[in-house]
Order: sequence, then structure tokens, then C-alpha cells
Amino acid sequence: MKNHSRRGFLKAISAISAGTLVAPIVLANTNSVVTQNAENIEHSILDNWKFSGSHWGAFRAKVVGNKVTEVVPFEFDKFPSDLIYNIPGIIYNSSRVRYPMVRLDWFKNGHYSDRRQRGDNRFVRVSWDQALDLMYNEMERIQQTYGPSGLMRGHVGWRSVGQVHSCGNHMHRGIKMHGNSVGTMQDYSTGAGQTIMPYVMGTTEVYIQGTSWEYIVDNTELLVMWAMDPIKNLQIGWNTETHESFIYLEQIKDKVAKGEMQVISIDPIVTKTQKYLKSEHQYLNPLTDVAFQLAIAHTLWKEDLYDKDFIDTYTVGFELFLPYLKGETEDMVEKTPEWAEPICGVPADRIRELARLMASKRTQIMVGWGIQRNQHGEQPFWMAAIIASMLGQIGLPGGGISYSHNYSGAGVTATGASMPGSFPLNLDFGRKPKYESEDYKGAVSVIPLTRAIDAIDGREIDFNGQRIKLPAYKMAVFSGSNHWARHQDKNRMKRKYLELETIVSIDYNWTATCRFADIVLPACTTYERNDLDMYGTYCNRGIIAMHKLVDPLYQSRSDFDIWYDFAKRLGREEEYCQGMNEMQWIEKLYNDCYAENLQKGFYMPSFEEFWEKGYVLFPDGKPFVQHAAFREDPEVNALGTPSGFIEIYSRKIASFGYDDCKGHPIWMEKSERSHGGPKSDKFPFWLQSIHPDKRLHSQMCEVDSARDRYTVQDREPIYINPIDAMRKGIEEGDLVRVFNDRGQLLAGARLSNDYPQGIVRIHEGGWYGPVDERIGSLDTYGDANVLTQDIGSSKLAQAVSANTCVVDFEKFEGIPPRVTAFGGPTMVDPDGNIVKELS
Ligand SMILES: Nc1nc2c(c(=O)[nH]1)N[C@H]1C(S)=C(S)[C@@H](COP(=O)(O)OP(=O)(O)OC[C@H]3O[C@@H](n4cnc5c(=O)[nH]c(N)nc54)[C@H](O)[C@@H]3O)O[C@H]1N2
Ligand SMILES: Nc1nc2c(c(=O)[nH]1)N[C@H]1C(S)=C(S)[C@@H](COP(=O)(O)OP(=O)(O)OC[C@H]3O[C@@H](n4cnc5c(=O)[nH]c(N)nc54)[C@H](O)[C@@H]3O)O[C@H]1N2
Ligand SMILES: [Mo]
Repeated sequence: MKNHSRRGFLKAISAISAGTLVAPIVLANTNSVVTQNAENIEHSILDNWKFSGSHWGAFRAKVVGNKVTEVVPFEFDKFPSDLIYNIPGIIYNSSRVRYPMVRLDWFKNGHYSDRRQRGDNRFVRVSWDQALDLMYNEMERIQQTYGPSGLMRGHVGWRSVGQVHSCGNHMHRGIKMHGNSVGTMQDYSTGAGQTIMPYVMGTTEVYIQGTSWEYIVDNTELLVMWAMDPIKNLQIGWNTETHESFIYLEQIKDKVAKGEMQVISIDPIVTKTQKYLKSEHQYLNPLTDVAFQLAIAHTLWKEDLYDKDFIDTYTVGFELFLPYLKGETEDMVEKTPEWAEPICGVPADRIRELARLMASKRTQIMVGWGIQRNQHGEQPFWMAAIIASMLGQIGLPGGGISYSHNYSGAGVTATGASMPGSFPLNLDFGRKPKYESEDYKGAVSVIPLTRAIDAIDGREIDFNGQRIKLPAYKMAVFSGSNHWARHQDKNRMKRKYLELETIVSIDYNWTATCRFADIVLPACTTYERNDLDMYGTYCNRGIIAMHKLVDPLYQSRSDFDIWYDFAKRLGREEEYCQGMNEMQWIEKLYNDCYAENLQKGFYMPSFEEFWEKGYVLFPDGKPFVQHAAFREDPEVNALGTPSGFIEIYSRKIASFGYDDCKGHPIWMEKSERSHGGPKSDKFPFWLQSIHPDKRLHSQMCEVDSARDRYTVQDREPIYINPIDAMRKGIEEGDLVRVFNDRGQLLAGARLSNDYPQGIVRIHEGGWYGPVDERIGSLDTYGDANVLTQDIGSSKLAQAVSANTCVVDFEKFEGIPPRVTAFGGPTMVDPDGNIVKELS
């Protein structure tokens, strides 16, 4: 075992518990004890060290005089992310929402306001009571005028961790007490994947535990990382991240160095992971994976390298797919490597070589999600399952297919312990909202999330086998998501927003979503309240105490307090909180979990002990092989597909009759594509707007000290191939105007050979800061979603297609406009005069 052997260490834990059902949870009696005990003493609560958690890991914080002065990672975390050090900057920065505020013209005219002024960033400060009254009265008016289809309760995104304060639950419960409203399904992450995969493999495949990494380390000979960058992306977890996957990535790195494992990254760019592992890169043209995959499948078939027994025993529909591969269907094109080569840019011989390689080894395919955040994003996910089926290794240790190892520590063996529940997001059993109407006037009550802007005009769309009418909502409430960062095509959003009467945003940061809202309420950060969280999203490693580090800054309040006060306006505040305050909720969730775990044989200390110490850890459970049960007995452990088998051909999908998602995967040209594809004559570059290395989406973009380390002339970087840059007379550090028919932004040039010619990257999540509120206005900071398109992936999933985007760029000449994204609003009085804030 290597340097950071957790296996050995956990064996030590299990050894202690051998013979008893009760597993000890403390880290004592292990190799690492000495340092840990030392650190524990040094970081004791008496010394003003507090314990807490975050998406980017657990940590201890030193608090002196109500100020966080230092943050260190939790000792258990052997691969902490540097993002931890941004925590003080998240609490203290110039973009915090300080007071409840109302947009100037909305303050004067309410829902009759001039909506073209949205985004001009002029706001009037009001009291908490005034703000909540305004929001409440608007919700009354909306229910009375439009009914439940008038209000959109904004889908919750990457709200802070914490089971009691999880802000989405508060928003949902509060709104639900008042009346019914429009909800959402799916998400931006995996909309196409989670919709197609249940038809193909019976579950979403994306939000599930993956084969334990130890099986992969021990058995995999060829690891294919398809559109996957775990070294970058596993810094983050949905719950407090343990970073244990990195232990295995380090072991894989060792194996690669010794020639004991081959890792190939199939990606248009050189990823951070590939550089870390020092592994191989297989370039292909962006958005062309399906052509490449078909050619792999063609080779496996043509050269008789595929596993016929597996196909016969575990799949259905191969015979209906084969004619397409052979060119015997409508298009009459055989999907040979020679056919694929000009599309995907990979030489035909190399395609054949890869197919042979995959067939000759224990091959584990891992698919990331960037590939399906695309037009026709369903197809490469489906094709990957077909290739894996043809290889016949699904369900074997270290072989087969996974769609989850790129995310939140999936593949770290689960402990089996129960995790604490959360503050309820629904009404208590039998309780009804004040407005009970369920009349959505022929529209659906739940929409595919990424069609949220389409919904504003109440259009009808095809969706997953149905024809649905989207509700033309008039008011929206956002909390724990940054709609004006995550959503595509900003200028289109601006136009559509003219139809919305009232928008409320609850956040601790003055994001673009606040800037384009009418009523803004200041939440406090998760570091300004007490809570608890689960440690590890899929592994259930333990429970983390989240000590309040400092009192809420300015007039910010916890989401719990905000919605409790909202419930007061309904006379239902006691029902809202079930008669319990923050600490009582934390204790209750802990004790409920304690009781469950006792039943399972996991011992937890008393609440008081836990709270003082800061954490509980559980030992590893049994390693797991994904799809093994199905492989063992496909009749007894049938998949959740209509046939119970892997569906290479889906009769169900075929029955929908869609032209953009048929009964089996096919190659389809995209609405726009670089490398000779549509629109590339006008906009020759593929813009990939994948997830940022140094942030969580838009979170931490507000941290000035962090931004200083990666921005270029204060702007978000655009990564460009040096030859492409040279042709345009652009040098490292220049300002660049990036544009297409949808919008324009300023970014700062970073030249890098990691990006092949014709490809540029701007990480999503850069804060939107237009020069002014007008449609088409230049974005001064570099929000990639100014340029992306807002179309559904297909009639099946209607998911986000952000990565299907072409642009052009030029050196920016002249005096650059100042960045308007950060620092909060211009505070004005009701006459529009600027108000100087007294500190
Ligand atoms: N172009 C492009 N766009 C994309 C993507 C892409 O790849 N390319 N990826 C998409 C994906 S996968 C995702 S998941 C989305 C992410 O979209 P979001 O989840 O909306 O992104 P975040 O920036 O994390 O926004 C979370 C917001 O919640 C706020 N917040 C945090 N904690 C609290 C709290 O306790 N209370 C309250 N009230 N607010 C809080 C933060 O300040 C922040 O503004 O973006 C999507 N957009
Ligand atoms: N540091 C950090 N980590 C995160 C997040 C974050 O914001 N910051 N966000 C979290 C969230 S919400 C999510 S949903 C996950 C996202 O996880 P993913 O969606 O898996 O991650 P991305 O970084 O968007 O994309 C991964 C890879 O896809 C490749 N790719 C894109 N298009 C194509 C294509 O057409 N073909 C091929 N072969 N490759 C392509 C990109 O080059 C990139 O290397 O990450 C999570 N982790
Ligand atoms: Mo996501």
C-alpha cells in the first residue's frame, strides 16, 4: 500500500472492532494518531478553534474577536483542496448583501415597474419587515391573480452544506405553506444523462455509488476516462467532501508510472487529471464522440472482437442497432473508422487500435458529464453503454462502465452507516397551504429545469414522451442558486425577463441574480450559523459539526430565520419550525441518526461529546462492484428498463417518434460546431464552458484575493492555443473580446498548448457584469453564459446544451471598461440620489 494508505488504516479500525458489532469511531489507536492528537490539542475549542464543513472539505477555523483569522484542513483529509483557504474571503468581501434592498423602480411602482431598468443595479435599502411584507404581498397578489402557475420557486443549486439550514428546504417549505407553485425536475449537471440512462440501464447511473476504487486499482488494466477530469472536479462534493478518491488516484498514478495500468483520457483538451497521472491523451474534435464511438463499435463488430454471450444474455436490441452500423438503414452509410475520421479528427487506424486495445484488456470506462451538457447529449452516454456491453465486462471488478466516478467521491466504499436527515422541505403530513388551488390552467406544475426561460412565454414542448405546456409564470423566488450565472444566453434571458413582474433573490452575495431581481434579502453564510453535515456524499464517512464561526455580518440572517419570519405572516411560524430552534434541530437530527445507527451496530458518542469534538467517523464497509448483481443473475436482479436488460435499442424511445433521439444512438450534426461543422465559417472556435478549477461555479468568484491569483487584467481568463492567438495578434495577458450572435464579453488571454487549435475555454461561473443593463451590452468580466445557447438537448431530455457553442475573438483595443460585476449595488434613495453608506 502506498503513502496515504487508508485501507491499512481502516483495517486497523476494523481490527479493533472485530468480534463486536459496535465499531469504534474515533481515530485513536491508528498510525496517524500521534499527529492527530497533537493537532486536536492545538486546535481545541478552548483555543478558539472551531470545526466546520463545506463542499470543498472539513476544516478547523481560528476565531479571534468574532473574526476568522485562520483556516486549516481537517487532519483526516489527506488531500485537502486549496479552496478551503477562500473561506475567510467568502465571509469578508465587498460583494456581501448587507441589507434587504428593493430595486429603485420596483420600490416606486411595484409590479408595474419599468422592467427594462432591471440590471442597472440601483437599489433602495429597506427594513427586514418592509422587505418581507413586500415579498409576502406579492405572493398573495400572484396567487389571487394567476393561481399556482404564476409563481416559480427557483430550483435550488449549490446551496451551502448543512442539514438544518439547507436554504432550499427552507424556501420550499415556506412557499409551500403559502400556496402551490411551479417546481422543477432534472438539473443542469446531468439532465440528458439522467433522462436517457433509465431507458438504457434502468437507473440514472449518475447519482449512484460506483465500483469501489480499490477494485479498479487492483484489476483494471485499461482505464478510459471519457470527458472526465476528477483531479479538478473531485475537489468538490455535494456534502462535505472527504477527498478519499485522491488516495486511489495517487495509487493509479503509481501504477501508470510502473506500466501496470494504462489510462487514456478521451477529451478534446489535456485535462488536469491527465497531467497528474502522466497518462495518455486521445484527442478528438469537440462534440463528435458519437461518430468516434460508432467507429469503435464498428471495429469490435467487424473484427469479431465483441462478446456475443454478453450481448445475448444481458442486452436487447443489438440486432436492431447493427444495420445502422453496417449502413443498411436510411442513411446507407457504414460507420467505419474511415467514415468517422473526418468528423472526429482521429485517424481511422488509431480508432481501430483503440477498439482492439479495449477488447484485449480488463477495461473500465468512466464517463464524465461535460459530454452530455450538449445538444444530443443523450447519445454519447448511450453509445458508451453499448461499447461497454460489446466489451462484455459490465459487472466485473475493474471492468465495465461508470457514469459517476467524476462526482462527489463516488467509488469510495460506503461505510453503511446512516446519515442525519434534514430540515423538512415539505409540509408536515396533513397540512395544507393557505392557497390550495392546483389549477395550473392546462400547464404542467413541474418543468424540466433548464427550460425555465422557455417557460416564461408559456410555450408547448415535447418532453420525454409527452407534449407539455410550460406554465407562463410571472414571479420567481431564488435561494441557493445563481440563476444569472448558471443559465445560458444572458441576452435572451434579459429579453424574456421583461415578462416577469417580480423577482426575489435570497443570497449572501450580490450576484447577477440579485442585480436582476426586484427584492433582495441578505442571507448569512453557512459560517455564521450552527449546523451539522454528512461527511462524504456517497461513502457516509461520518458526521461533521458545523460550529458557527462568527455572528452574521451586517443585517444578514439565516435562511431558517428568514422563512420563519415569513411564516409568521401566515400565523404558522410554530408549525414551520415544529417548535424547535436551530440548536434543537441539530440535536434532534443527530439523535435520530444515533438511534438508527445503534440499530445497525454503529456506535456514536453523545451529542455533547460530538459537538465538542467536531466529528464522528465510521469505518469502511464492504467494497462494491457496480452491476455485479445483474451480471450474476439478470433474471433475479433485472434492471429497471422495460425489458429488464441493457437496452441497446429502446422500443419505448422509438415509440416517441423523435427525430433527435431515436430507438438507438445515431450520429447527428449539431446546430453549431467548430472544426468544419455548422457556423464554423463565421465563428471558428469551440467554446467549452466547463467547471472551474478554482471555484464552485460562481461561488468564490467574489473572493478578491482568490480572483487576483487567476484573473488577467481583472477579467476571467480565456484559454487559447498559442498558434490561434498568434494568428490574431494576441499575446499572453492581452484583453480579448469574445463574441458570437448571442453576445460579447471581455476576457484575459492565457495561452496554453493544453488547448488544441480551434478550442477555447472560459470556465462557467464568472460573474456577469455588463457595461449597462441594455440587451447586447458588453460583459466586462467574462461570464461564458453570455455566449452559450439556450436550447434543449433533444425532445427527450430537454436538458442544457451549454457546451454546444461556437465563438470568435479578437484583441480588445482601446480603454477597457471597468469591471462592474463585484462590489454590490449602487444604493440610492427613493428619488434615485446616491446614498453614501455609513460604515
Ligand atoms: N455554460 C455552462 N453553464 C453551466 C454549467 C456548465 O458546465 N457550463 N454547469 C451547470 C451546472 S452542472 C450546475 S450544477 C449549475 C450551478 O448553478 P448554481 O448551483 O446556481 O451555481 P452556484 O454558483 O453554486 O450558485 C449557488 C448560489 O447559492 C448561494 N448560496 C450558497 N449558500 C447559500 C445559503 O446558505 N443561503 C442562500 N440563500 N444562498 C446561498 C451562493 O452565494 C450562490 O449565489 O451551473 C450550470 N451552468
Ligand atoms: N472544482 C470544481 N469541481 C466541481 C464543480 C465546480 O464548479 N468546480 N462542479 C461540480 C458539479 S455541479 C458538477 S455537475 C460536476 C461536473 O462534472 P463534469 O461535467 O464531468 O465536468 P466538466 O469539468 O464540466 O467537464 C469534464 C470534461 O468534459 C470534457 N468535454 C466537454 N465536452 C466534451 C466533448 O464533446 N467530448 C469529450 N470527449 N469531452 C468533452 C471537458 O473537456 C472536460 O475535461 O463537477 C463538480 N465538481
Ligand atoms: Mo452540476
